Amino acid sequence: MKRLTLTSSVIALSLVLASCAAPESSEATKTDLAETTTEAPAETDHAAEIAEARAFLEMAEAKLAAQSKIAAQAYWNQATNITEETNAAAAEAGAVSTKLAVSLANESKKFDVDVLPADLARKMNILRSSITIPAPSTPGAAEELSKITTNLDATYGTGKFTYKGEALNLDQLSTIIETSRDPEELKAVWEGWRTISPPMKDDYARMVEIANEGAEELGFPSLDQMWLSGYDMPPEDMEAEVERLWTQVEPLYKELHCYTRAKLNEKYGDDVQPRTGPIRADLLGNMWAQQWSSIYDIVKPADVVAPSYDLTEQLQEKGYTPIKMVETGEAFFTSLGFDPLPKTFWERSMIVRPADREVVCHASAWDLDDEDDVRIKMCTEVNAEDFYTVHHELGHNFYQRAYKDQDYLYKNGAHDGFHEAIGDFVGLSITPIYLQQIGLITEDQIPPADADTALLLNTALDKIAFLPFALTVDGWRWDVLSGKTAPEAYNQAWWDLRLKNQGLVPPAPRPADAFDPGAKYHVPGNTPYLRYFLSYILQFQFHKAACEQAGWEGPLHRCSIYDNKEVGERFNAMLEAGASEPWPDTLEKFTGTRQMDGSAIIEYFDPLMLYLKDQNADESCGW
Ligand code: X8Z
Ligand code: ZN
Repeated sequence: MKRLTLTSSVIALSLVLASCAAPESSEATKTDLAETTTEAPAETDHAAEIAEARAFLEMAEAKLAAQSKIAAQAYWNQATNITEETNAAAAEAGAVSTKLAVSLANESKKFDVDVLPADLARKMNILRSSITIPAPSTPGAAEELSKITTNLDATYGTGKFTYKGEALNLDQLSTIIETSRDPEELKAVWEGWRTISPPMKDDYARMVEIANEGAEELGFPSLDQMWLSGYDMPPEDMEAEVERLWTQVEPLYKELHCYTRAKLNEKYGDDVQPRTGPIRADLLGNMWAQQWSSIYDIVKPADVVAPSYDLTEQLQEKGYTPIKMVETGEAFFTSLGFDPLPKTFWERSMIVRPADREVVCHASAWDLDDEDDVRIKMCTEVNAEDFYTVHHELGHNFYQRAYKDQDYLYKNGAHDGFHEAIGDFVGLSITPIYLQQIGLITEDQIPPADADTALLLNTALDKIAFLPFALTVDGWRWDVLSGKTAPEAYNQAWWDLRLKNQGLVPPAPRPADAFDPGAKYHVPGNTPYLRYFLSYILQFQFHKAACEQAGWEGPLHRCSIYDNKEVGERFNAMLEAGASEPWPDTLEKFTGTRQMDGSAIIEYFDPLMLYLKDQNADESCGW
């Protein structure tokens, strides 16, 4: 059941630049929207202004929808074939999109949202703050910004490091990090991948400067505040929410860290991995130490029953191809009652890495026309990790199709964490029983109940280890975007957070010119990362609620909603709403609660927590 790391992403073909996941209208800022919606003013008092606002929004939505289709095609062409020409075309389309979005956002300021009905006020707020990397209206700024962001993306996408005489791409280097158990080799490859990013640093700093001017022009103190304002609450409340959620899960991470460190120490010895203090980041089986299940073989419990199958082996033995993996993911969604993917999905998606050209391999899901032209772009390999990634990406596509009849500005997730959570929520139903139902394992391979600890540990290595990583990426970015971290301090600030949140250190001191955040896709790709933190909390909430709806009474980790049409119907209702209402309303309809809450993830891993505490009894945990 080894699940390797996810090395992928989803592109938002929004008004602006490519960003992971959300499709058409990109991130929506809905600051103070809850207030706006509850106290909608009487329409008659401001009839003329309301009519004008309505007409303006109709015009804006039509223009954005048209431009989004043009830009989406240019981004797709670039991501699936990186050349000077496609880079230039994508940069040009990006500049046009940004200029349009900025001018509409500025124009929208003439309307007073307080006098508008809730629906129009919501759309105005979305329009004003839905640009991930805004440019100011100064001549040339959007063009300069767009060139920088396209180049950053291309630099990452084409990054290579020559190891043992061979120029290796990220997939190849990642495979070494996942499978090698030689600390010298791990260190060399880990450091090697990070040689792609120092050339990005100056451009990145310039981009921050321009985008902050853009954010200020739109009325935000800085871009971090703009990013944090997409959650139907003031940015400072959202930051407090994140802190609250992390406090719920942190004790489990600390136990996992402690247990993993002891196992690494046993494997590699004190010189490589001391028994106390932080963990060496290159030993965790993932290029960024964001998900750790690739080192399951090192950390697996000696004293509990092991799972009786390895998903990667099963997929390979049963002759699965990348296409068959995608078909299997699709079949899960159709088992819930969703329509099959359109024919064009199969004709137009990029499912494997093409041999003849450079592409952005980080996985992504696309919606090119706001209707039916959904696609994925992945360099799929037949292994457990990509089996999960396929479900992740299809979650984006099924969400996009579910809300396709919403107005343009509502064609988005309830918030970006919802968008990221949909496919992963489905992935939580990939249980041994489900695998048996679809013929991937036989009945006698279903692990007995006493193998649960091992299965849970494998899942926790991905799901729990990930949370402080996600906090690190955007914690770093918020400080950079707010100006708290100056370019000279970029790398130091990164490692300060890596240590504080994750308890990690690099294998050796970093060179003076290092720009390690740039070696993680979402930084040069400008994809906000808080979404994944929220997704990892929400997907367990969804899972728990769905299992309750299904009448499941056993432990959460053994529940699968496969083939459950009733759950599917309620799930679809959540997806269809898109971004048309404040997210707590959408969450409540599916889960019965209006708050994001870490108690479901804690409940899911409860038996593991007991095991880890017991195992760690004699360790001195923390770092
Ligand atoms: O980028 C992704 C997805 C596409 S939105 C494959 N993920 C993050 C990552 O790879 O860093 C999914 C998990 C976190
Ligand atoms: Zn995603």
